[in-house]
Amino acid sequence: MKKSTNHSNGSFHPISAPDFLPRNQLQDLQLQRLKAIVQRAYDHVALFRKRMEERGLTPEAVQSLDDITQLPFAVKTDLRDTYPFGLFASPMKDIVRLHASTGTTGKPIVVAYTQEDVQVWANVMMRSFAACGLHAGDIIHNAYGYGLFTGGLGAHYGAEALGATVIPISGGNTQRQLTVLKDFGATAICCTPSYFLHIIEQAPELGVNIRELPLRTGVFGAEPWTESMRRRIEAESGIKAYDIYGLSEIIGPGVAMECRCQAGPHIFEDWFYPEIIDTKTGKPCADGEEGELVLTTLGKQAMPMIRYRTRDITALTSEPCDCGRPLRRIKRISRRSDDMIIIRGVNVYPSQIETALLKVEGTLPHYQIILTREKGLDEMEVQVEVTPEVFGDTVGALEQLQGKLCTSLERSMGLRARVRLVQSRTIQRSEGKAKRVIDQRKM
Ligand code: DLL
Repeated sequence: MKKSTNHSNGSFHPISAPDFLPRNQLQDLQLQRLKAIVQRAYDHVALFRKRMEERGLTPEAVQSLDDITQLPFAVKTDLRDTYPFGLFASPMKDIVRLHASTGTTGKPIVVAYTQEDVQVWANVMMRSFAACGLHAGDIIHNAYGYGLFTGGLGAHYGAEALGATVIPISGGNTQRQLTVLKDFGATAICCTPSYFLHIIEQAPELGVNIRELPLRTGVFGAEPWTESMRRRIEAESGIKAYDIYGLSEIIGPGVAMECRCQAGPHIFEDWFYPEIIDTKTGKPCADGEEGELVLTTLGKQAMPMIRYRTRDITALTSEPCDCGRPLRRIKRISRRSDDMIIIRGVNVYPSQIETALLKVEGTLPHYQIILTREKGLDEMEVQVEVTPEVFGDTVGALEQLQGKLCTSLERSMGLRARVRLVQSRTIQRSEGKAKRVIDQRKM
């Protein structure tokens, strides 16, 4: 990897200063903030206080960062069980914003922000943009959805704080996205990686050549995507694709963001304290070891989250990054503990399938996994689009490709799946988070 240290090559920007705080100073700050937030949650959030009391703990239990491991975990059902406002630590008069996430089942979850929280959020989003090389003068086309989803407004406030020009286009209406991209000359785009693929796919029809636009940076997140997907996006569009991570419960986008080294998102540890735990035992994992990401908000006033189990599976690394940021990085989040598909007893993740499919030439990065149950047995069909050239090929050539895909899938999953090659644009496109799995098995 090239040695272009943002910090030392003269291009360092004051906006990114907190990213470069030496670790000892960072840890002092974290401890000070951790103590304050634990106290706040204890004083104002009944569920947290109850759990602390059950363990015989008071906020004084936290005297060092390691003491965090004594504190109780929080989980998604806590938000559902206390719906809508049960976890708020601020009175409604101090809350300036609510967002909500619908999830796939049941009640939505609601999250809240004070004015100060909104500022912290804008700060981490601004630093996210700066980390991938954006600055005042950039034109940011923001195609994350505006509304209850945190993506749109989160990126919006960050872009404004950076001093960039923000185009608040939100998601959807792909034709209009392309016209605006062309006419307004955006230099960066924010949306889900799957939606960007859809945009570039539509471009030629509208006479837009993405490569000829000033667009050079993509800030992609809100759904799992793989390295193979990044390579496809970059090759097809000529832009640099960066991974941004976040979740509503913690703040929204801007919990972690890749720098220009594209070596995994750096966590903004001055505001979010990360741990990795073994999903089964809840015990801490060592540096570099995969497990569930647990996050503590170090400053969130309206809705503090202490040791929130994200269900996102990743590993933390303290290995130095070439950008010079001492902030630890997470490995690209390729799966969630709850998106695991169990097929005839074998555990499979959609991202495994994505990697196996995109390895094979002739495929397009659009696929869907259909699960059915036939005569009591689970069946998996993987539908994948292929290029028009391949689709027009001889039956023999198509069968050969199908065979290659079956082998690639079987190697990666240890399981046979049916592969169906479909014409390009057959699989439904998403304007937000892509739906990869359709489970038709009757439970
Ligand atoms: O998706 C926040 C966000 C908006 C992040 C825009 C990035 C960009 P939720 O709707 O609450 O919030 O969904 C959060 O999405 O727990 C992950 O499972 C997944 N996720 C988010 N970013 C990534 C990413 C927003 N970069 C859930 N890679 C999280 C993989 C991601 N998964």
